[in-house]
Formats: sequence, structure tokens, C-alpha cells
Amino acid sequence: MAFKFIHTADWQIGKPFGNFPGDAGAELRLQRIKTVRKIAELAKQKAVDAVVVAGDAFDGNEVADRTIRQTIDALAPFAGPWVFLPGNHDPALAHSVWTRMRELDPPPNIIIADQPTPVMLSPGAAILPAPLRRRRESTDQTEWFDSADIPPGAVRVGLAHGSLANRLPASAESANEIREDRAARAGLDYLALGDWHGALNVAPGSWYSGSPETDRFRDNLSGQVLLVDIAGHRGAVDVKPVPVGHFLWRKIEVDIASLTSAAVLASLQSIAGDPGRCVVSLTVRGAISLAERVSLDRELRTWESRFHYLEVDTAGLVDEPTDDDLDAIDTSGFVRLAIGRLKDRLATPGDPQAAEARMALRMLYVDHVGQGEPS
Ligand SMILES: [Mn+2]
Repeated sequence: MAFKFIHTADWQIGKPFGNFPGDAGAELRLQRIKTVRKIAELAKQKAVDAVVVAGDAFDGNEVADRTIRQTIDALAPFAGPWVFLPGNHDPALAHSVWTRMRELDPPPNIIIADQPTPVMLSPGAAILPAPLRRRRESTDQTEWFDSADIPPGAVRVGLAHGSLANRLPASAESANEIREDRAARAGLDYLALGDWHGALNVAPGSWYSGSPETDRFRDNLSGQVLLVDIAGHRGAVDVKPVPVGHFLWRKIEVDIASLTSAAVLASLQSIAGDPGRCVVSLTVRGAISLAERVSLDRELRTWESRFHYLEVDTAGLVDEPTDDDLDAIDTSGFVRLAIGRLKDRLATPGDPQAAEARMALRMLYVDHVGQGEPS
């Protein structure tokens, strides 16, 4: 019997985004629930048999009851089964977000898979959950899949949260390790994984769906869910990523070579997508003339208002006053004398006060060239 479902994970509902001041952070928090509603609408439109959530639906066990309630409400468009697996952020402790969700009396199509026992779904599929009962389990919670008692002919879908051993980049956290050949050993048709925030076919029959709403600057195919269509037990498996995310997180690094802001502005302009949906991290390195520095700062303020959020790191950007810059400041008396001395400091290799001299020159420049509004 065919079984079609949506695989998603790592919603991280309630993630605070504390680094994003004011409304920018609040909107990122709120969007995660809106994206869940989008998943529910997609599930209805695609007429899937179920949605499985492979852990970390919630960012922590401490999220507010109101947040749990809003999440339940966002599921409403899809009336079929939702199977939730507790992950390392929302483990099934004695008191957890899951015990509180039960107290809120959610509709019966919400299934909290906090026990290592098969969940049978029509039309003939068994979901094998490996819930985490603490943040870090010391043993592979998917072990029981190998000997699970499943009716013959039923589609077998494993549901787990953690790192598939030996398959993720070395930088990944290796907590809650799962055998890399679990899907094959347990005769699974599909292993639905969570914890890695990008979509990834990590091993034969084993997939991370990634987070449906991007939550960090990382180039890893987040912002989608997987639409999985299994023809039958040991039949063909078709997996299609479907984009559902709203915010586009972009990390840009620019090395300035020409003393001008041109490369920075070009890279900001090249960002695809509606700027209002973009969360941008910009790092600029190199040397820039004072005139260009002032115009760059002004341009960045404009971009700041266009993007949902722009964070700028210019720690590696140094002012390199040109002769034109210095001539533009002032050419007489005391100021000229001061400029001459500051210039000498810049020209002296290893001068301990070079940084202060640069800053002073920029301040002089901004002061004398029309209060930061040079032509
Ligand atoms: Mn996780």
C-alpha cells in the first residue's frame, strides 16, 4: 500500500533570536509559527497521509503555553495525523513541552511519539519513533528498530533525531549518534531524521529534512520540507524538497581591493529575492578612502532599512586617506598642521597610534566635508 507524507523537523518554535533587536527578532520568532501553518496548508493541498516531525519542533521545554497553543492552532489546516518526536531541544522529560501540550487537550490527530513503540497509520504504514528522553542519550535510541514487530507488508518509516554516524561534516555536533546503516539493518523504507538544519540525503534511504524556516547564516539548504512518496514496502521511494521558508539568510564577505565601496554595493545589489525577506550578515575587509567610507556608511543605512535585518562587521576595514581626501579637509593653519602629523603617523610602519590617527583623520574628514554629506 502506498504511503505519502511530509517529513519535516527542527521547527525550533520559540527560538528567541535575542541577537536581533526589537521587531526584527520578534518577527523571526513569529514567522516560525506562520511557516508551520504553511506546512499544514501544503499537507492538505498534497493530500498526504501524515506529517512527521523528526524532533526539535520546540526550541526548548520552557516555551510559553501560549506558544504551544499557537503552534497547535497553526496545524489546523491539515486534519490528518501529525507525528511529533521529542528531540534534544524538547526531550520527553517527566515535565516537558509535551506533557504541557497534552494538558492543553490537543485534537486527536496530534500524536506525541514519546515512546519507542510503533505508531500505525492508515493506509498501512508503521512509524518507528526513537524519542529522546534527555538532551544527550548515551546509547543509540534507534536500536529497537531492528527487532520491531511490524505487520508484514506495512511501509516502515523510522523517525529519529541526532547525528548519523560518520556521515555529517566533522564540524557537526556528534551528540545522539545513530548507526549509519540503521535504515538497511531495520528494513526501513525511509529514515526521517532531524537535527541537521539543511535538507540532506545523508545515507541510503536516510534523509534530514532540514529546518523549514532558516534560523542561522549557513549555506545548507534549509527552508524546505520533504514530500515523500513510498509506493509500498520495499517499493520505489520518491523524495521531493518543497520550499516553504520565508526569510532568506545571506552571509556576504567582501574584500575591498580598490579603496572604493563599489564591490560592497554590487554584492548587496546581487542578493536575490525580496530585500524585506532578507536577513543579511555583511563582513567588509580591506582599505577604503575616506570619501568612499563616508558614502559607504550612508549606503549601508539605506540597505539597513530595506532588509529585514542587516548586520555589518567592518572590524577588518581600515581607512586609507588619499591625497584627495586630505586636500578636501582643510588646507590652512592649525588643521593642516594636524593633518600633516596624523599622516606621518600612518606613514610610519608599526606606529602604535596608527589606529587612533586613522580615526582622527576620518573624524576631521567628516567634520570638514559637510557633516557626512559629501558630494
Ligand atoms: Mn536538535
